[in-house]
Amino acid sequence: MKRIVIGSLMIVILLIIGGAVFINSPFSSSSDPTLPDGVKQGETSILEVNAQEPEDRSVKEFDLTAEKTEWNIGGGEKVNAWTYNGTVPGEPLRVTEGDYVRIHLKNELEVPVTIHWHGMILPNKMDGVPGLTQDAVQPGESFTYEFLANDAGTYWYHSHQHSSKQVDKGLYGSFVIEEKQKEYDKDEFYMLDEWAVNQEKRDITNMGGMMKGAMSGNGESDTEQMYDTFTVNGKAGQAIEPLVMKEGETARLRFVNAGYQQHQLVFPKNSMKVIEVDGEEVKNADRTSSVLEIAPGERIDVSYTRQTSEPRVIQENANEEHADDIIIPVVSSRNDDSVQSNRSPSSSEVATGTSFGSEEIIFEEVPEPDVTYNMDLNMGMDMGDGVAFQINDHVFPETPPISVKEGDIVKVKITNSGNMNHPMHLHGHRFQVAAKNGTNYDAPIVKDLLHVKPGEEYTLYFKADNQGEWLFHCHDNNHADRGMVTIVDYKGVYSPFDLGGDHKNQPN
Ligand SMILES: [Cu+2]
Repeated sequence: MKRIVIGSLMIVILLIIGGAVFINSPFSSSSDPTLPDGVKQGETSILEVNAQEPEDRSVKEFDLTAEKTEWNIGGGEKVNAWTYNGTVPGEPLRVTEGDYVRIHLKNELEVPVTIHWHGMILPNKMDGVPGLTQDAVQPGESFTYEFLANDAGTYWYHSHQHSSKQVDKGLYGSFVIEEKQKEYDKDEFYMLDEWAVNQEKRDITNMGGMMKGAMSGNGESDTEQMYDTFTVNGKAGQAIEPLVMKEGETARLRFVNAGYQQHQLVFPKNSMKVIEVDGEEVKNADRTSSVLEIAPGERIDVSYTRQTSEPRVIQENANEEHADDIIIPVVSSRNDDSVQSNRSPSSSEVATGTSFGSEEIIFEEVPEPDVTYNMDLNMGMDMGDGVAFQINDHVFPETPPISVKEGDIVKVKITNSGNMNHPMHLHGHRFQVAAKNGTNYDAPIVKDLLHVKPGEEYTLYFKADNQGEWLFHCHDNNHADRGMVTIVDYKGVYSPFDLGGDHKNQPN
């Protein structure tokens, strides 16, 4: 199969020629794709590494049922959602650092599902990736996830089976590991998402959207045209639950972007400080920002102080389409319905997931790597399958794996030579972002998801200290679905699972 890398002009030409062609994911073909050889080779099964036991820890147990739900999104709009325990987001899970967590998943949907614990450092077999770390949980069946919850912070969970569809349908929820000594009296979780309510979810290769992006340099345009409604905690516009606070009070607000589009939230001036990114505390947490940009899959915690008794709002930046869907009123009591807008912030105050260095870093100095992997992100086309999102000119599972052995220091240079934004997420590890566009950060950033925009180049390092087979993929799952996935493949261990097959394992 011949694949070619294409630029903006080529996209336009190819879409004009091939715009009417229906495109299938690699998983809809009759023969199943196969994992790279290295992933299937090794002495030890991934089921046998890094076992954890509750020992004398307190055990927290939860039941999550994947089920169909008619979900009221607000404004009289109902969507046919798939949920964990009947709500969007699914049941919020909170535990305390040091707990041993056990979650029983029951699948009452007509399709197989899993749960991935996004951001958690856990044993590989608990990572919830079908076809790699487990078989997808079939309709009527159950699976138990268990792991130590050691690192306090903000996490989330979502299905990793055919994610581009299942996370879109609502199979996600919040997961907090609380500190033993809580710093904030008020602690709220906000999950952002996009839905196609008034339209069928359009194919990502929709000619209009793709052309617009290719021509304008807007790295979000392919995803933007797929959705028409934004939500906070499953609700749009006036259905969003207000944040009830007294004047002078400070709250911890945990934001997760469960959607596939970046969002910018605008706060009243001097009221917001970024305190944690991807579960890692940041330096300079005393610096205020007015706008928070959060990438797909990313998690950012802020402290927010209500400075006045006047009603205020936290809302989507007005330059985004559907901005009016995301308005969180800040009020003194639930009956207070006076909402005031505070738009037009200065753009220089935008904080992103890479604006602040991390309090605790992995490497004090830029380390000497044992393994170097150059990861080129681009779009391509193959004549059979249409538009592809590629790593090093290939689509998963043909993408070259990052081959490591335990103890290696791994350097990954990510270059986005395409036209779309790619929030790249690594499972089972945290990495240290050392440089952007060839310049070292004074204060490196420890993360597990990095938003790489067109033309950008980042260098990151991680320690191969968690044996297994781990995904490294774009968290715009519409891109992952079309190939932008690779595997960190530890030598010496193998996955006993397979893509496709009777379990219909579909990890992207
Ligand atoms: Cu992407």
